[in-house]
Amino acid sequence: MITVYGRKSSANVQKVRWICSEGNLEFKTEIVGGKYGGLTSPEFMRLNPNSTIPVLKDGDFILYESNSIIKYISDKFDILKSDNPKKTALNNQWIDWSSSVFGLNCSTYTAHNILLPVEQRNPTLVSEAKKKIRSCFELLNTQLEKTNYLLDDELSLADIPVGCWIHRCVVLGLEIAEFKSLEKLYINLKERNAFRTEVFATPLPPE
Ligand SMILES: N[C@@H](CCC(=O)N[C@@H](CS)C(=O)NCC(=O)O)C(=O)O
Repeated sequence: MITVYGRKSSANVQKVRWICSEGNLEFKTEIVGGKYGGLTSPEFMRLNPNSTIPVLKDGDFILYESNSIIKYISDKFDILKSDNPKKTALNNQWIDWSSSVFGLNCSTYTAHNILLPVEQRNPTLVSEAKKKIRSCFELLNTQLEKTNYLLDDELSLADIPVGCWIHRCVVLGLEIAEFKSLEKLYINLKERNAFRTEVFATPLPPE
């Protein structure tokens, strides 16, 4: 059975837990990171020298970087797998965007709102991140005008990272109600058991 390392409050860990749960794939959990620590122990750094979560262990195969992990799980266990090169490329496009644009700003917003010690929080970075997240909401809203999910009317791999970050924004109080198509995606996601259990029901960092 595979093992997923990481606290359940991490959006990057949630991506991995959600895809497993979406495919009814059983996995073991090793809680590390956040208030649980353990990321700089020699044992953990042998798994991931970057000291970050998530990490996947599948037998003697070790993988870090959440986006690589969800693609591996999708391929190996045939969960939300696409055999169409164009659909695969679009999945990859949204997965990359979700980290390099959307998630980057969500992480800054999270860090400077709730994670960093109060004296290290920077209100300028919070308001810049908020503005950029709003642009991401607009972009997603346009993309979602004609479909229930990001690529079409079915859940795709692309929806996994984007859905985790949308949820993070919502719990941190960012309003999505004016972005009707984006809100429709969030409502669709909340109807899925796997999203409810692995993303919606989880605490905020550093829990
Ligand atoms: N690019 C990496 C980012 C990993 C990352 O920054 N993980 C955060 C949690 S979201 C982490 O390890 N934080 C330290 C901690 O939890 O203590 C990925 O996608 O896996």
